[in-house]
Amino acid sequence: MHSDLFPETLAPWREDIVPGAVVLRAFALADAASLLDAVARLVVAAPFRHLQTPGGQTMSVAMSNCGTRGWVSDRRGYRYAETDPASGLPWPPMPAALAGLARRAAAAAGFEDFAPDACLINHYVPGSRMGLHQDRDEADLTQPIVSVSLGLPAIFLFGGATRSDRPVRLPLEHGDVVVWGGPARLFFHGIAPLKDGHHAATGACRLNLTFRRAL
Ligand code: MD3
Ligand code: FE
Repeated sequence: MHSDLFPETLAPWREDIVPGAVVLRAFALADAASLLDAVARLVVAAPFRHLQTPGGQTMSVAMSNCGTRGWVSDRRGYRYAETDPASGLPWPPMPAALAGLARRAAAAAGFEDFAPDACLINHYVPGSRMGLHQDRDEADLTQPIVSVSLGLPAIFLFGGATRSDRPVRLPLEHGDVVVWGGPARLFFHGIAPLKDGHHAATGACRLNLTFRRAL
């Protein structure tokens, strides 16, 4: 009998969190190396930077974007922009491998024909965090958001429809993909301060790709 206790590749499995939110564990694992390679090339053209919040704080997460739109924040507010404010140039195009993975993940969660026009790339180092917030700058809130976690693990804080809903803590690891749509689309969420560590694929950091339909 053949028993494969230590397979080279892990088959993905799904976990439903709340209606509209599905974790596809290990869904991006087979593509992780090519995703990281694509990110390394993207951030040459559009380097990671720490944006200012409208309130004047500097975010601890460093960000970049690819696609025809990118998410930006400054003293004037949050919005999607066609150009990188740091360079004045259009954001780098979204590589087909990234868009394809997002589309497959959305379809696996029941959202057919997801066509993201923006991919926000978040870079966390130990201590980086993201406070509870909603993602509501997108035009069509019937479209889901697909998130891909790479590198160091993080604790995702998943609240509810109001800021006062006590968040549930959900560990997200290298290769995990989460699809957020339907009733969960406007739920409050955040990331707890990243713990120190080392990951073979990224070293001492976590990367998160969030695919969005901005327009
Ligand atoms: C739930 N990023 O960029 S991804 C963000 O890991 C953001 O960097 C986190 O929240 C990160 O806005 C979490 C998971 C995520 C993204 C969008 C959501 C969860 C969501 C939209 C609605 C509900
Ligand atoms: Fe968010």
